[in-house]
Amino acid sequence: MNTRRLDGLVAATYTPLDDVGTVDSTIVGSMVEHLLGRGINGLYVCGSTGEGMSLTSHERKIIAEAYVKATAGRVPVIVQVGHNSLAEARQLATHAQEIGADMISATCPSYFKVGTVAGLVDCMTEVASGAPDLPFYYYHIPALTGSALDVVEFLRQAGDRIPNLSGLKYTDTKLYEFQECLELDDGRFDIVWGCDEMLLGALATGTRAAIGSTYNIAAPLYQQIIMAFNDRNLDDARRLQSLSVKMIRTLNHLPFHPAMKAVLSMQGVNVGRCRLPQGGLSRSDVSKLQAELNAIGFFEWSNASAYEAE
Ligand code: MN9
Repeated sequence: MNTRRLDGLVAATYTPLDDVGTVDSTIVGSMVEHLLGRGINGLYVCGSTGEGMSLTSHERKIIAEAYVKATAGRVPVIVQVGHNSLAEARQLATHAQEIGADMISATCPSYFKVGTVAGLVDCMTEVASGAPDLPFYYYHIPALTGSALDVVEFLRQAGDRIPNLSGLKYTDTKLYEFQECLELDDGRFDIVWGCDEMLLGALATGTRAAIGSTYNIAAPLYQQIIMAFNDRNLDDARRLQSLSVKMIRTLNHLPFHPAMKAVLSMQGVNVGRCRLPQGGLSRSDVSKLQAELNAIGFFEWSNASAYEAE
């Protein structure tokens, strides 16, 4: 198994859909070039952002394959395989390994809640065993799965049971818990931050990598945050993070992922609308979003050329 760790900004990628809502893998190539051209260091496919839970398993496989192929080994590709059916999740894991993905990740089942850490370890053991050669990241996102279990305890128990356990995608806001995970067993696990609006806090806590949706549309802004933090220029780092908070607040005036997909289209990558239950934006909402983003200067500071003069 490769023991590679994630580093820098990993984009939680979108799943392109055409006008009638069919998965359109022909757009994946331009999506990958858009992201790699902006310095993205990894791709997380079919997660919350990629609407993995709204796709059929067949569609998930098509999208995973398209991203692995278009990326061609330039950055790691992590395929999210979580499913309410653990057997289906395990098959998706096996598929990810077969197509040459670099890593897998999975949410826990969420219709019937996972009630204990031991139960969570059992579930993730089953999924991870489908791809024994790939590093496995448990995707902790309690706001969506409804399972707010103790992840430090999960790592302790799962570390002995899941041979390919690599770490976590930590999508919560508890920096103290994130820190405990990072420090467990002298940094044995790769713990990756998942809340874009708190990247600076996570950097201060010691993160080396972050997976998120808004890195798709504003990677240069976040790279500037990382650079300012590394230079210990905290005034700049806070000013830039505050732009990200403002951007996310603006996006949240509308359904978030449909709004994000609309912004990607404004930036020249037409990824279409979201599947139901999220759906798409009306034309008037798209115009309103564009005007609001314009008003906060988003189209300047989300662009790499905004920083070239500095
Ligand atoms: O997992 C994303 N979470 C969801 C990552 O999509 C639920 C985040 O990147 C958020 O979209 C982002 C904005 O709130 O932090």
